[in-house]
This record gives sequence, C-alpha cells and structure tokens, in this order.
Amino acid sequence: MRKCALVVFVIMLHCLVGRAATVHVDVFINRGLMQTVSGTTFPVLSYNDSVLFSGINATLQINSGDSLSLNVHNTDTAFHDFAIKGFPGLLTIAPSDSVQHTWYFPQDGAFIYYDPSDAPSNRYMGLAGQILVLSAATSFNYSWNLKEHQSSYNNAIALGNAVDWSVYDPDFFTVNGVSYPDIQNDSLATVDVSLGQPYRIYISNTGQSKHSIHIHGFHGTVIRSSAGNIQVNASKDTFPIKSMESVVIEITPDKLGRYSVHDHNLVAVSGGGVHPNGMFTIMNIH
Ligand SMILES: [Cu+2]
Repeated sequence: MRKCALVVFVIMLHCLVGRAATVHVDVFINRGLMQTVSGTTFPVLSYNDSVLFSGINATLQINSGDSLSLNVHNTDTAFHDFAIKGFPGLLTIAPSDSVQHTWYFPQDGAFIYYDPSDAPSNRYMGLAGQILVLSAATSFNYSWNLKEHQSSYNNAIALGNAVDWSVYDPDFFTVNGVSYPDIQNDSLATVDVSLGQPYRIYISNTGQSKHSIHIHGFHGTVIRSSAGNIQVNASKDTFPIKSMESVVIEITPDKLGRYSVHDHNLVAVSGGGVHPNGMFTIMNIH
C-alpha cells in the first residue's frame, strides 16, 4: 500500500516536473531614434528581439512554473547591466558581448526587466521591458508598458550630460513604445474580446512619473500588485502606478461597446502638445 502511494507520488512529481519548461529568449540592447507625432526624433535605448532597432521593448511571455533563459546581447558601445526587479541575479554585459542567465518564475504576474546601471538614466532612456508570467486562469492577456519622455533630457543624456530630475516635465507618453492612435495597431495592447470573456491586463510603469490609468465602463479585480497603494482583490477603475511598479488586473466585460482607457493626468493624453495622443486607447467588447 505504502509502495503504491510512493509510485503515485513519483508519477505526480514527474508530471509536474515534465510540465515545467525552460523558455530560451534572445534580447538585444539597441540604440536608435524614437519618432514623435510632431515629426521630431530623440535618442532612446531599447530591448529588441534582433539587432534591428525598434523603440518598442520586447514583451516576454512565459507560463507560471516555467524558467526563462535569457541571452542578453549588447550592441551598444557602453557597458550595460541587466536585472529583473524582485529577483536575484545581476548581469554586466560589455559592448559587443552577450551574457546568459536563467530565472525561475513560480508565480504568475507582471515583472520588469531593466538596466539598473547609471540609475535612472539607462532605464529612463528606454531599457525596461515587461515579462508576462501567465496564469492558466485566462487565455486573453494584454500588456501595457508605460513610459514618458522629455525629449530634451534624452538628447542631454545621450551626449553624456547631467539632467535635473527635480524639474522633469515630460512631453511624450507611450504604451508599449507607441502613442495614440498607433497603440490601436498593437494587438498586445488593444483589448478586443467577446462579451463575458475574462481577460487580464499586465501593466508596468517603467517611466519616471506616476501614471494613473483610468478604465471607462468597467472595474478590474486586482490579481497581482507590487504597488503599495493597490491591494490584491480590490475592485477598481483607476490604478495609480508609481515608477517601477506593476499590477495585473482581470476584467469580465458585462456589456458591449467601445470604452476609452487613459492616464487620468491629462497631460499624458497629449504628445508634443498634440491632443488626443499619448496614453490613450480603446477597449472593444463585441
Ligand atoms: Cu477617464
């Protein structure tokens, strides 16, 4: 009888271990220019999935219980560090070099990978992306990586000059590296679900300012939160997220229609003075 129980236990253990996967991903630290709605550009750094620069940081996805094996390539001419917020493990990557490390994620949630060196300059310049550690609870998952930019600061930092964060006054606001209306071309950012279909939104603020995301029409239940002011299980329609905080919310839409989502600080719904722009998008429930 006892032997039988042991065999069952070993089979169960084997099933559990067998299900966990190690996901291998390459990310490339690239330097380039971000195009604004005003037609201007400013220098940024970004994590991309190839040596080709894009101002859109790679969003990484794994399932809870999986390990993420990251190979971080540095195409820049400066040294960069690499860390995942809340996890041990700090990598330093020389110019034209790459470093590999594996992290285990026992629980679902939104996590920030970033460059903590020369803080906050390298992260502010763009080196901060989101890792979505997905739960089996929902099959529809959306991702919002919030950033804001003061183009004159990007120009100064790129030249190696100091900036005064006490008078920071950003003029461009992005979700996953783009602003309204371009956000709506991003299927990872733009909610498009059927009535009654539960979905989760993984939100990280990787900028310098606080962003207070307001969802029209629905309340979301907080599933995970690294934000001290947002409690897990709370039902809310506005989520004030400080720099380097993350929340995961779940919504089950109970009515049809198109609903706006935006930063409640309305400066963030503009870009270079152009309105509407910035952190604004539409949720479509059909
Ligand atoms: Cu509103």
